[in-house]
Amino acid sequence: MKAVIFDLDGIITDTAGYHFLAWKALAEELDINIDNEFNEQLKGISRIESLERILRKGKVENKFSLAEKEELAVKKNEEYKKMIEQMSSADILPGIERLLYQLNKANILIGLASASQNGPVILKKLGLHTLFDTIVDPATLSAGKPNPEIFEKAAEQLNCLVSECVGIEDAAAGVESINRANMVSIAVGDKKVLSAADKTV
Ligand code: B16
Ligand code: MG
Repeated sequence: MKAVIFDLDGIITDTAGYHFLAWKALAEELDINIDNEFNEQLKGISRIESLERILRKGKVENKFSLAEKEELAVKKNEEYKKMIEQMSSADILPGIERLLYQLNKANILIGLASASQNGPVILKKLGLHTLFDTIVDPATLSAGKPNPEIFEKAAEQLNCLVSECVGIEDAAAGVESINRANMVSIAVGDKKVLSAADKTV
């Protein structure tokens, strides 16, 4: 193993609750009701695809132009950015900081494969950005998770073969992305939801 490639939300820090609150506020304005169970489907999914799923739930997917959808996505992101403003190292999930330092000490490369365009800002707020050897820019991808592109690109940016990388994820779409990239997949969470992973903790 030469590299470990991390997902962000749900692995390094828990921003799923903030994403949910920001989407819920927007959905309510559109008279669409979303709950925690529905939110599970949005984990690991890009901002615009998350919006599409919410509009589909409200059966209003054809009511908005592309430009209006962009505006709605920006509005959600502005709300989300206010929520993550106060994040600090206290928001790092248990065990992660130690693991990152251990990998670093063992000369194992560390990458970030997050669908979040806020990823670099969040890593800085957590004080972990200097530990990462590479971050994939999700804006450059042709397809999001479960497509393997994001993990393949992380390996490429680290000059590693996919067979030399391990991916860590909390979402079913993310585990599928790692598997389709032919990396070893480690999932954190519910074994039933994440049964496709090589190992679940
Ligand atoms: P943003 P991950 C994902 O992050 C989140 O799980 C998902 O809920 C969110 O919609 C997506 O990032 C995009 O985030 O709106 O900040 O660009 O789990 O891939 O680290
Ligand atoms: Mg995640």
